[in-house]
Amino acid sequence: MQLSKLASGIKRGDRVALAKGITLVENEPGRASALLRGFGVPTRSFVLGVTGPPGTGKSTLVDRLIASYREKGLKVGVIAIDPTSPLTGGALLGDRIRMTAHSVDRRVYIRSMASRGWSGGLSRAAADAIRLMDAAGFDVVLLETVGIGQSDIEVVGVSHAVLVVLMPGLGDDVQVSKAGLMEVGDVYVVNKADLEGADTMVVSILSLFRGTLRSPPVLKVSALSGEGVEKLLGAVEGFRGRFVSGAEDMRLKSVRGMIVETARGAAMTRFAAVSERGADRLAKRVVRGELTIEAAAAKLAP
Ligand SMILES: Nc1nc2c(ncn2[C@@H]2O[C@H](COP(=O)(O)OP(=O)(O)OP(=O)(O)O)[C@@H](O)[C@H]2O)c(=O)[nH]1
Ligand SMILES: [Mg+2]
Repeated sequence: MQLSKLASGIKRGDRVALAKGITLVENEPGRASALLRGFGVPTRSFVLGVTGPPGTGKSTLVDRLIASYREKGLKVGVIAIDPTSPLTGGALLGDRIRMTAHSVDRRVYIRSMASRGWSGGLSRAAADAIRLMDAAGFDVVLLETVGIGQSDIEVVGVSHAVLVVLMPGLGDDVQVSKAGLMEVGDVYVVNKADLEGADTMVVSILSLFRGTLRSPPVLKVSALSGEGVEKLLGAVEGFRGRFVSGAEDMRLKSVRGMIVETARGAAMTRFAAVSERGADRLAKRVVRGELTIEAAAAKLAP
């Protein structure tokens, strides 16, 4: 499809055009950047990152958020980064099943992006997809990603606010602090509060922040029973309210994340091209004793 036609389709909010745009972003970053340039700086969509260890109930909460925003008449987009590791591979089907209630709703758009084979490039693709959703007139974009390690969590760097979803029995604080979840959250959710150990989990999260400059709220929630969900929705609405009234710090944070991910993605693309072109020739020179490995590496990536 012609880029200009695709662009006007996306601006009209056409779902097929949006789907094609996101596929372009995933497969052809070069053409996608030409498309994105035409849309200007994103201003419309409030982007909420939802991250946390596998199985803590992120998708269940996202489902609650979709329902709540649809009640307000807002247009909601969801980007779910599919965990493709064997550990969490079963989640995809679960996500699909839970969100089917919304899948027939024309004002909800749910898209999965696979993390396999992307490494740092996935964050760029997610940032680009958000820009497309912004252009397509979504009021809210929910960005769900499994936060196991730093690179998974990087993805939420483009959000205006981030929920970190935890649950009782995660095994003290190690998972939380090691994965880098401590730094990214604006609100910490201890989900599955209907299970035993929720209070202990709240206490251990609070203790992680003791002595630091941050004291984000820690909310006890049960996405299943609904307990605490109203309060969580209220907290999220607080962030959205600030965003809608033009909070500069939020806009800066998200745009900063987009710049960083776009640069990182471009560097990766460039490096992939460079390494394919130059490495064989450099290896010969190193073996002949003309170059050290360090000098050869510096030629590859100056
Ligand atoms: N008891 C209880 N179970 C819950 C609650 N919320 C979610 N679950 C269950 O926990 C399981 C995982 O929920 P998901 O919403 O798929 O969790 P997730 O964090 O999206 O999972 P991944 O995407 O695989 O990381 C499902 O079986 C849910 O039904 C809750 O509040 N209480
Ligand atoms: Mg999920």
